Amino acid sequence: MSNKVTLTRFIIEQQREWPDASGTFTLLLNNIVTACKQIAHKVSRGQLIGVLGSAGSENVQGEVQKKLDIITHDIMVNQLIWTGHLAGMASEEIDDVITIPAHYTKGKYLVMFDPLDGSSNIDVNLAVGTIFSVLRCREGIEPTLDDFLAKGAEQVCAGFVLYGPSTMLILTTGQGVNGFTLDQDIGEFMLTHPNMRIPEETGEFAINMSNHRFWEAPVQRYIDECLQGKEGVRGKDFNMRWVASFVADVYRILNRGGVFLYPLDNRDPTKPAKLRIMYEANPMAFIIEQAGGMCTTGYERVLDIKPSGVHQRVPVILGSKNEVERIIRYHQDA
Ligand code: AFP
Repeated sequence: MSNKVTLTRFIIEQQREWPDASGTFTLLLNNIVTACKQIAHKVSRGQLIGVLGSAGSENVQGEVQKKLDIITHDIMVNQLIWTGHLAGMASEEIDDVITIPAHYTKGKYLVMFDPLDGSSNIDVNLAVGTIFSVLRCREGIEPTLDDFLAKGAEQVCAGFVLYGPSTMLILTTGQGVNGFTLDQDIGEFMLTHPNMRIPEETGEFAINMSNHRFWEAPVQRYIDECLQGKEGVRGKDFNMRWVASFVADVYRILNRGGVFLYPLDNRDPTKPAKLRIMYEANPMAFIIEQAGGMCTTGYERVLDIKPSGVHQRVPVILGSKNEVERIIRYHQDA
């Protein structure tokens, strides 16, 4: 018989270390996980149940929505809205924050989520994921926009579920990072990757090279030096990977190190960066730092930014400590 620890047991044992804990957070996490298991099921059934392809609409970011963007958003909302644990929610897919209807009890947490990250990959059967972030909120109140716009450093929990060959949950509550694999036979996430640590040294980078001409000089310098390989100033060859699914690129870095860059660029002055702070950058920055890595815009720590809106975008440079420190130095030199 397997003696692996289930996610439920892991969370309850963590909760026991906080004698004042009410158990609400454990229940909330359970609801998030149930939603993700439902999403995993839909994603794995794909065209058998007709969920692939475009929905024919655009989201608040002006991006074409996939059918699964809408389906997964609805699953998250329906699994969380009634629970009594939340004061409100925000989703990458809709403009305004989501309030809890008066007939449900209001709780003390806020949840932000990207229900299907990397959704442009879904029709070609590549890995996608759900990213979530939890903030504490004043209890029993109607949250204001300012309650949502907390610095990433104030998150109490962040995680993502990667729907790949295996379905994996990566989780931090500020005490390191742990990875769980969904055992499809029993419907439980099992602890398979305890205490994940990112190697400080790496020879691998991830960036969308087609944007090279739009980047700022420090990022061009860093990538150009990597490309020069053994013959250049770095004196070693680098490898490149780009899945174009943030969840998959971050998961690779958590496992074997590397650096990921979606930097500032001058393609479109209205969108100087691509990734969204509340749904993508903050949760991943929390996870990466808890695993011993770093996350910066090039100029400042992502977790120290006070967001100005729930759909704000920020440059993201994250991964192995030594490489991220080098990229920060290049920004300072410039
Ligand atoms: P989608 O969810 O719209 O597919 O965007 C995914 C994403 O935000 C992130 O997961 C990737 O790292 C990044 O975009 C890929 O961007 P490019 O399309 O520029 O490669």
